[in-house]
Amino acid sequence: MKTRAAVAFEPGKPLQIVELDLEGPKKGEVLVKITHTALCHTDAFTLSGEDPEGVFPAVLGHEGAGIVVEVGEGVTSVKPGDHVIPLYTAECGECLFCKSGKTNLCVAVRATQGKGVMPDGTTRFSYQGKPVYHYMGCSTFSEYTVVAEVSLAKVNPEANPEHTCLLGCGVTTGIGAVHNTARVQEGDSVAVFGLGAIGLAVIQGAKQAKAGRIIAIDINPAKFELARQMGATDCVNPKDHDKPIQQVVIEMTGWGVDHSFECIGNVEVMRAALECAHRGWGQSVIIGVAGAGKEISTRPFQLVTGRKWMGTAFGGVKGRSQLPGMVEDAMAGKIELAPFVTHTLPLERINEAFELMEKGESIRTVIHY
Ligand code: NAD
Ligand code: AHE
Ligand code: ZN
Repeated sequence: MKTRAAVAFEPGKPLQIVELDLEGPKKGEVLVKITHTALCHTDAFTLSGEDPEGVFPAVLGHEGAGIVVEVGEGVTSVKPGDHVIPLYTAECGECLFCKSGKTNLCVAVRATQGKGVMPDGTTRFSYQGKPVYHYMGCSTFSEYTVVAEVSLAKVNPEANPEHTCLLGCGVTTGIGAVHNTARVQEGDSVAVFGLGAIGLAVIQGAKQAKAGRIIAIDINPAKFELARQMGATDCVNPKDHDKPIQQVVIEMTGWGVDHSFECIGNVEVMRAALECAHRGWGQSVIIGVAGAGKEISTRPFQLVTGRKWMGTAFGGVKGRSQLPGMVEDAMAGKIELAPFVTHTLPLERINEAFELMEKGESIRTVIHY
């Protein structure tokens, strides 16, 4: 069949809207009509050419919602008409990682996913007879996409996909990082570095956990209003201070915060986030994705004196078993999604959505087909 898609033909170049050829789903695969997709900073990161796993040409996009159109051989957990959210962190329930009960990092399709191909090593997308690669197992910048069955969460069909697509990445990651990775407790102090969708979702999660002080940090003060609305108690612009931001946070709190979260992808800020964690027990969660060749560093003394450095992928959430419940929470108003959607645009204008993100003018732009 044919599908309308925004294709990244080359790193650093705008996406091109073209009609691709799409093969039907093979064994264990599902054809999904994407109704809505948002852009996450990770899409911009891969498009920039900084992603060691970036392959081109590719159909990017991993924060989407859609409806099952056709299932391949052996698929039993979804059927045509089901409403689904594609997952970049699959959940097979059978691999060492799924069975461990310790992590959401399923490996069922991860190796081939990282190479931009389906589990059989080939692509379903092609353009003028040449393969076009998949992305993060989702490729939601195409009206129709093929994904592995283990990469689909079946969700309530009554949910609003213009909002629930955000649970495909950003909001789930931020909220999950608070509850599953850091395990923030009532009264704990929190510092959030970077107030895009991920940082704002961390703030929302911290509020749910009844955190005490929630310090929101960004170099773009336009982000502070929404941060306060989500529950931030203090907003700090590092540019307003002539000392390192970790020192500012330590002076604000006495000994530092119980939990800090880096939601930018900047290795210098990752260091600052670790170093503003409380002596003896403070922990810092890396969420941001840093470019090829970047490394983190700090004085080992920071860890010797009791700080913990951690990281999280998709907020530690197991997509097939836990995402349906998060969709219910959103429908019940326990997770607020609407404030994240600052813009909506048709697929044809997706490059404007990337510009809005780069200029810091949007939180999430939702693309509709
Ligand atoms: P975004 O671009 O919308 O937000 C980033 C924010 O950081 C912006 O508000 C920007 O002004 C701010 N910022 C930039 N430099 C700063 C600095 N030096 N100090 C303070 N603030 C600064 O991005 P997003 O979509 O919210 O994603 C954030 C990061 O999380 C990205 O690196 C993305 O790739 C990553 N991410 C990781 C996961 C995961 O599972 N680990 C999931 C989703 C996104
Ligand atoms: N491809 C990059 C790594 C990118 C990365 O860390 N991705 C996050 C999700 S970002 C979503 O917006 C993640 O889940 N990582 C774990 C995984 O299995 O990909 C690189 O450096 O190679
Ligand atoms: Zn993402």
